[in-house]
Amino acid sequence: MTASIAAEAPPLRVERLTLAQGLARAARGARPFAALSYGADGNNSWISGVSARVLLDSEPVVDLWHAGKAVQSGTTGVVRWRTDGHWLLGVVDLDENAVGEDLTALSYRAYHNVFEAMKHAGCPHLLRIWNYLPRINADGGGMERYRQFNTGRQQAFLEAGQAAFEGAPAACALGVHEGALCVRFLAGRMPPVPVENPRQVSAYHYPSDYGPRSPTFSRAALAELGAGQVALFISGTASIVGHQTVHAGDVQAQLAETLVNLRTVIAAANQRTSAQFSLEHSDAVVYVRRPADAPGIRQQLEQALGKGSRFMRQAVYLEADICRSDLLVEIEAHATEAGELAE
Ligand code: 3EB
Repeated sequence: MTASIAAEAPPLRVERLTLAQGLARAARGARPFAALSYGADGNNSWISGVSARVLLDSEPVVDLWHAGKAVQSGTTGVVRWRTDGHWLLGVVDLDENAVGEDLTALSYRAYHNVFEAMKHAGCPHLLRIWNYLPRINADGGGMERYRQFNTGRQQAFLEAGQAAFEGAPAACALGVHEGALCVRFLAGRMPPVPVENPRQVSAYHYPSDYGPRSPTFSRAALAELGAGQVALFISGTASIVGHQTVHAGDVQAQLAETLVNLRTVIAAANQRTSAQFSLEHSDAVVYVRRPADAPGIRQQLEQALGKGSRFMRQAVYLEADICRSDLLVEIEAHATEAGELAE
């Protein structure tokens, strides 16, 4: 039988608002458990922003996370965290220049501290991670910076006894033009159900052509949130088939392939739960390498998903670099639906 989250655990809920709406609500006294914003670098004790430019006329958005009322906050090394004892949301913002370590060492340190914070909070299972790296495709002294990041990240997972292969959390890793190394994470008391994409080689099994240590993430992760809700966290998804980039240089074909990948991983997830997810009914972030591609990307998404879909109403478009320099677009999403995990 699949273990369920403890009956007394407060349910976790997530809601996406414009950043202005989210701030207004918090100003009226209803401070959420935590908040992750996209497209504005407002940072304080409960909100963490990514400093990437919002494209088109879309507004910065915020995902408000609601959990138990009794929130404890603290820091562990470079991690700032908030927990209600059942759920843990934490943030690392590391200025590389101030620290003077290479990105391999910094990434290792960030994740080492993440796992210490999780231990402290009694939330040993990672569900979802968001990574933002300054200059992700630049050379880091003989090795691409994304590859340095992968090296430090995997090392920290292995040392902590965390699932670095099957069972790894959902994740994304994007490049920002400037700012700090930013890692945000959601952890809980129960392990997620990892989901892979049958069209793609699992990223944790990528061959060494992509770097000495493979990326540490699952294509998607399912988790029970309590109150009869299941969450699907879909990792950053791009135009990769097998382990190879397809349609280099052709943004339209890359987006079409990305949509097939998204639908395929959602179908795989739906086999593991009574909750039924769809791309149309999800909250997405669309990362675009070249700002001039954004209008065409939105139009193509509208054709595929319908103008009135939740996806189209809620999506935010950000200028970002993708972890392979030949990828032009990447999409991540999450959704919650009523149901339970399959046995
Ligand atoms: C890919 O499929 C595209 O390193 O955490 C997507 C999601 C990607 C997460 C990560 C990287 C990561 O390989 C890149």
